[in-house]
Amino acid sequence: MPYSADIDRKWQKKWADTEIYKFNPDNIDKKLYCLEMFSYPSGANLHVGHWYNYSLTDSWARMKRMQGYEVFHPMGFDAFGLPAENYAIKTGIHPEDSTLKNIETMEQQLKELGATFDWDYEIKTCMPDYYKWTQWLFLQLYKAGLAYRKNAPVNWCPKCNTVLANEQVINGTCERCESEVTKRDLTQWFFKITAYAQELIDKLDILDWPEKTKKIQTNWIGRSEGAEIEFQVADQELSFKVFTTRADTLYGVTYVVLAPENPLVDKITTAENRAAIEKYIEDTKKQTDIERLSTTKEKTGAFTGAYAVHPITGEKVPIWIADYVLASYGTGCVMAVPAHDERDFDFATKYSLPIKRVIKSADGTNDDLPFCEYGLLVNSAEFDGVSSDDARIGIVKKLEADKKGSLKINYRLRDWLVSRQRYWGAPIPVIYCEHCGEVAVPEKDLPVMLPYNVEFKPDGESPLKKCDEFINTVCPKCGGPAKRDADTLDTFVCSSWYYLRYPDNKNSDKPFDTEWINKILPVDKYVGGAEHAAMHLLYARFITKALRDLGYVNFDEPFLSLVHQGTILGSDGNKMSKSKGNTISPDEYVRKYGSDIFRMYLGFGFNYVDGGPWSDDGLKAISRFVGRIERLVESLAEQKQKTSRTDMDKDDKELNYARHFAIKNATQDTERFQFNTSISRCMELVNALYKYDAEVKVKNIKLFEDTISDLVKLVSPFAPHFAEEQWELLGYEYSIFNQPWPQYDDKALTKDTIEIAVQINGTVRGKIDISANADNSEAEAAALADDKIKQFLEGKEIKKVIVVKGRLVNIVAK
Ligand code: ANZ
Ligand code: ZN
Repeated sequence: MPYSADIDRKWQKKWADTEIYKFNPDNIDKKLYCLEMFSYPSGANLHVGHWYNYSLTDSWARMKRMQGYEVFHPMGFDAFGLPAENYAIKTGIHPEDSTLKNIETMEQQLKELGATFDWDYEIKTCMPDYYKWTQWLFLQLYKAGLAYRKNAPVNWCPKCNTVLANEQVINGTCERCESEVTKRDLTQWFFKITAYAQELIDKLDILDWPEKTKKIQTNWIGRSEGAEIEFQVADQELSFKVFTTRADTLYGVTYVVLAPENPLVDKITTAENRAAIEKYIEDTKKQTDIERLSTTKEKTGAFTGAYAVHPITGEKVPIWIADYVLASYGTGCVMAVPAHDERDFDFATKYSLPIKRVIKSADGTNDDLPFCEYGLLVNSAEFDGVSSDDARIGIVKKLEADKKGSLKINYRLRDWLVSRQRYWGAPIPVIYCEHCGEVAVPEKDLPVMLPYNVEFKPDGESPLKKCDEFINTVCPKCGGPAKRDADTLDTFVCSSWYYLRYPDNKNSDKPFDTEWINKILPVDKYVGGAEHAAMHLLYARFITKALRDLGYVNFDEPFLSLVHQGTILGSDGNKMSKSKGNTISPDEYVRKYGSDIFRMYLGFGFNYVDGGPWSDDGLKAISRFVGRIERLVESLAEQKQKTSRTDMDKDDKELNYARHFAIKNATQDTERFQFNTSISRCMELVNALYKYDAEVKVKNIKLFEDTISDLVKLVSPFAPHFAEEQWELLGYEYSIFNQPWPQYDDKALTKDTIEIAVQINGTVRGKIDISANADNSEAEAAALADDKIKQFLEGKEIKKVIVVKGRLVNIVAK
C-alpha cells in the first residue's frame, strides 16, 4: 500500500496504544529536554507556522531519541491572554469556552502531525491547577521584594483598553492592534527584573543562542557607564543629580534640564513661571517615550525660573524642563552641553541659551563648527589639552573627592509591568483591607479563582471590579471587609515559568519538586520565534534567576540552546494573513498527501532558520522521493531469496561509501537543524541504491539491505509514519524509533585505492590503481610493473623516476 494519510492513522494508533513516547523518569541520566514554545489557542487551527516549528523540532527530537537520549518532549497551551479574550469578544463566546474548544481541536491536529509529545505532561495555563502556581510565583516574588506596586505613567492602549509593558509597545504603537499608545498614570504591579540586569547580560556568554538574539537582549537591557553628578539649586536647600556618560563635558554645561514629571519641578518653579510650566507638563503627558526621544521632533521646553550651581565653577545655570528628558531613565535630570550634544544644541539654539565649547577636535578640522563630539579639552584650566577619555575619569575623580559625583552604571531596562485591566488572566493574589492595607493572599487560599460569570467586554476598567462575588472578600489578617485586586497578570507571567511545570505537571502540593526539576532542567533545546527575543526569553531568564535565589532551582539559565525557526511567507512573499488571502492551510495538504510528505517538504523546501515564501512545487518531488524508497524496499523483498555475494567488490564499496557518507552528513545536518541538506543527503543515497540495484547483477544482498535500512532510519525523523511502515515491510521488529541511530564508519569513507597517472618523459601513457597509502617506492614499482607501461619502455633505458605522491609517476627514459 503506497504511503497515504491512512498509514499516518495506523501508526498514530499503534504509538498511542503502545505508549511509545512515554518519558521514562528512571532514565534521567540520559535526559534531553526538548521544548518548543507552546501556542496560543486563539484561532481554531494549527497554521503552517505551528507545523514548521513543531514537526521539524520533532524530527530533531526523534533523531536524539534514536541516538539514545531519553527525550522529554512536552506540549501545552498558553491559554490566557488578549488573543483568546479578543477572539471571545468578537465571537460573543465566553473566553473559557472558546479557549477550551480550540485547545481540543489543536490537540487533535497536533496528534495528526505525528510528533513524539508525551501528552501526560500537557499543561494549559488557564486551568486553576496551573494558575494557582502562577499566583504562587507572584507571592514568592512579592515576599522577596521583587514584586511591588507603584503609581507610574504607563503605556495605555486605548483599543485593547489595557496597559502594555514597554516591550509591547512597538514604535509607539500597540504590538497587537497597532493603535497609538498613550500614557496614563496608574497604580500597577511590577516585577523587579532590573535587579538582574547585569547578570542577564553576563550569562548570555554561556548560552548557545543565535548571536542576534543575544544582541537584542544586550541592547534592550542597555548598560551604560557614566557618572552621577550633583547640582545644588541656587539659594535653596535642594539638590538633584544628573546622569551623564560625558563627564568630560562638564565645563561646557550652560543649563540643566529636568524631566517634566520630576517632583522637584513643583518645588523650584517660581510664581511667574508656574502657569507655563504646568501647561508644558500637561502637554508632555500626551506623548509616548518614543515620540519624546525622536531626533526629528522639534525640541520644546519651559523655564522654571530657578537656577542650579555648577559643581566645579560655581556658576549659576538656568533650570529648564523639556520632554526630551525622560523621567524613567538615569536620574531624570540632564546637564545640558549644547556645544557637544546635538539635542542640547538644538534646544539651546531655539531658546537662545549660551553655547560653550570646551572640547576641540584633535586635528582642528571642525573647530569652527558649533559642536564636536570628542577631542581635547579646552577652557578648563585643570584639564586643558587632556583627551575626552582621560578627562572623563579625571573629572569624576575630582568630583568624588568633593562628594559631588561618582561613577554610575545605568540600564535602559525597566521593571516589568505585569498587571492588566483585563479578564482572561490569572487574578493577582492580593487583597486590600481598610485596616491592614495591602495583604498577600495566604498560600493556603490559592488559587484565587477566576470567576466565570463576568462581563468581560473591556471598558478601560478591570472587568473583575464589577464582579461582586469576586471583588468582595474578607481580610486574611483581621477578618474585616476587604477587596481583591481586580487586575490579572500579563500572560507573559504564565509563560515565564511553564517549562518548570511540565516535568511535574500533576504536583498538587507544589509548583514542582525542586530535586526533580534540578535533574531534568535546564531545557537542552528550545525552539521558537525570534519575535520573543526581548520579552518571553528575557522574562523566563529573569524568573529562573529569581527562583534560583529563592532556593527553588539550582541552575542559572532555563534554555541552554536556542533555535529560531524562520517564517513561512505566503507565495506572494508577504506575511501570511487572512486579509491578504495568502494563507496556507496545512490540513488540506495533509489530507491529500499525508502528514509525512507535508512534514518532509517543510524540512526540504526551506532553510529552517530562514523560512521563505511558500510554494508547493517541491511537494511533488518529496512525494516521488517517498515512492522511490517504497520501490527499493519492494525490490529488496523480491531479491532476498536470490543468490548473493558476501565479499566487497568495487560496486559494493561504492555503495558502502555513499551509505556512510549519507549517515555522517545527514546526522550532522539534522543535529544543526539543517534539515534541507540532511534530506538531500538521503536523496543522494537513494540514487546510489538505484544505481546499485540496476547495475549489479549478483548483489551483496546484506549490504543492499543494510543500506536500505539505514536509509529508512535517516528519513524516519522527517517521515515517521512512512518509515515505521517501511520498517515493518522490511520485516523488522516494532518500532523503528526504538532502534539505534545509524553510525558511520570512517573506514568506509576513506577510499582504499586511488588512481594515478603514469608519464613517460612528460607524456601521460597510462593510469594505474594503487593503494591510497602507498609510499613512493611502491608507486614506482606498480608503475614499472604495468603491462602497458612496460611496452612503452621496451628498448629504453630508465634514467630517473619521479613520484608526486597521490598524483603521478613520471619516468625519464632514453
Ligand atoms: C551630558 C552630555 C554631553 C551627554 C554630551 C551626552 C553628550 P546613554 O548612553 O543612553 O546612557 N541623558 C541622561 N539621562 C537622560 C534622560 N533621563 N533622558 C534623556 N537623556 C538623558 O545616554 C546618556 C546621556 O543621555 C547622558 O549624557 C545625558 O546627556 C543624556 F556631549 O550628559 B549626557
Ligand atoms: Zn485587614
